[in-house]
Amino acid sequence: MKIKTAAFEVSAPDLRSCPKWALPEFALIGRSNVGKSSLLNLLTERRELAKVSDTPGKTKLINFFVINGAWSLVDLPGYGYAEVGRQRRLEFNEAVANFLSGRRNLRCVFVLIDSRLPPQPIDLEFLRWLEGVGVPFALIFTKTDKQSASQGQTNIDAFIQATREWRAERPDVLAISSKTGAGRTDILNYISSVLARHNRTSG
Ligand SMILES: Nc1nc2c(ncn2[C@@H]2O[C@H](COP(=O)(O)OP(=O)(O)OP(=O)(O)O)[C@@H](O)[C@H]2O)c(=O)[nH]1
Ligand SMILES: [Mg+2]
Repeated sequence: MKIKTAAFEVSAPDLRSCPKWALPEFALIGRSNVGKSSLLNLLTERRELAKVSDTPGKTKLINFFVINGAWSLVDLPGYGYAEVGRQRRLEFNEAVANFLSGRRNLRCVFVLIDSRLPPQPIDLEFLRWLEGVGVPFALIFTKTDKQSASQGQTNIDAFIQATREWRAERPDVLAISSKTGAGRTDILNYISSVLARHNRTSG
């Protein structure tokens, strides 16, 4: 797929304010700083379409971008932990939860995971929550340029293994370096295949 046009549409503070269109949507979510906005810029080949920062929590709203006038990429705020008493609990904003569970034209959620780390409880917890919502998702392991391919693969394998605790089927897995661009074509092909499937079933 060639990206011919990519344009920012709107930032929504909640589900009600999201655009009322029928465009198929692909959302990017993951821990703060995992590389969601960088990936959006890489996919669209627009360096500054989404704001990238070393400060976690840069993205605070639900940000919609229209690609080729035909589908939408949605950059979501990252999730984190909140301290609740002596416990740490998965925390992401209500708007994001409502969006992920209630948005009808959401075709796929890309869950971004840092390929440098062994499986993190927070990512596994989020994934388990998402699975309960029933929306299709795929995993994208980020920052693959930051360590050897074999170290990255070890972390990816360990993560998939950890999901087997509650999930029989192997999740769809992609990998990306937003620095070198390695993996970009695979992700665009994946999006194309989801769009093609949708066009067949909705026609
Ligand atoms: N080397 C390398 N650095 C990356 C990659 N992806 C992102 N980064 C860096 O990681 C930092 C965070 O990237 P962002 O794209 O802003 O992350 P985010 O997930 O959108 O963060 P929030 O919006 O705060 O949740 C920035 O300094 C990026 O330059 C990558 O693939 N390789
Ligand atoms: Mg961001």
